[in-house]
Amino acid sequence: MQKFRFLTAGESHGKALTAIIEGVPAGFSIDEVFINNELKRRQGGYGRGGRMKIETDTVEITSGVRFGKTLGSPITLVIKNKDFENWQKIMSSAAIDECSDKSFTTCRPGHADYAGAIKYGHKDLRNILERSSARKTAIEVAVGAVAKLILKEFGIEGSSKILEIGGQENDFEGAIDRAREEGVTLGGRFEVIYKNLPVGLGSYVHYDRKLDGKIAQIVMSIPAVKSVSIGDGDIAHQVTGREFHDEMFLENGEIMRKTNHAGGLEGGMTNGEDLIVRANMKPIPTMRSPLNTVDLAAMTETSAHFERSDVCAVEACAVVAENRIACALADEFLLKFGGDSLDEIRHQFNFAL
Ligand code: EPS
Repeated sequence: MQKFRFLTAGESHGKALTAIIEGVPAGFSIDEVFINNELKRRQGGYGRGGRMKIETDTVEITSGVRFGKTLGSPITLVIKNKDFENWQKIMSSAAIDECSDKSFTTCRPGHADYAGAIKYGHKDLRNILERSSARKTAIEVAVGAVAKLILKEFGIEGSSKILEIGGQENDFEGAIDRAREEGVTLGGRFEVIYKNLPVGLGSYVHYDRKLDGKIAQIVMSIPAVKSVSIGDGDIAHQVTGREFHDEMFLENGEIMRKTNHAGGLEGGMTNGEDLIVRANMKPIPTMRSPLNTVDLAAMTETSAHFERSDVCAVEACAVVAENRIACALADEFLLKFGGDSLDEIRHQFNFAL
């Protein structure tokens, strides 16, 4: 069961990234400046590579919005890849233009190269790199920004922050500079928080309706994320039930909690506390000082492929997670309070309060 759903398309150095979003009711304000600001946030952070100097990601809305308001019809978003200009021959869709510049056969351990080549039968690993690249997270953030605009109408706001980079809690920039000098990369840990969520988004009645499960899937699907936890899930195995669970009390007739170890989710549903999601991102596998690997064409041992990449993209990853989680929350919100227009949803929402 899904209300807010989308598909994306596009290669890292292709012409453009595209998304079609289905299920956004009529009457929501769509602010392009807000979407572009989310895209700018994703492009930022210390440790990003050369590509971010080329691109100024901006969205073009080609359907579903008129005079700044959603129509209820599918919304199409497009982000042009400026770098395509330099890759026209390499990324041409025409059969007559076959070009092997930038082809490679030495897979990067940790990347999709090896399994992708075996799975799809590609000889040129460029065919895998282009879509497995984290470049596609740009259009995912644009979709998430639309979801955020839906949530904003009801006072629901998200944010994210870095908790650790390369094992460092404070001197991130120093650690990134040292990694750059060594030709290696760094991962890290980040947190996403959503505030003002109503009680009861998600459900306990079936495994695929549990919101914690949906969020885990979404965050794990972001390139390079290797683990996700909700609230203090990471330490849940070390403490007693008395220490872990969040006791309830009354204040002026309102149900309150002193703690939020559950991270805002109990039984796969929002419980009215802040939603807290934490995740660990591995170091990006593309490194100037490459790992040992195998050349899949020659079947010889060699060094992994290197091309322009980021030394660290944890800040970008946090923004991606924040926006991707917004999609799950908007979906659940529309499922619970849904209607065909903002007015209908507002009516349902106020009725439920
Ligand atoms: C990215 C664009 C990519 C990479 C990076 C993220 O652009 P390019 O390959 O042209 O440098 O900078 O992707 C990866 C690190 C990866 O492993 O895929 C972006 O827009 O975020």
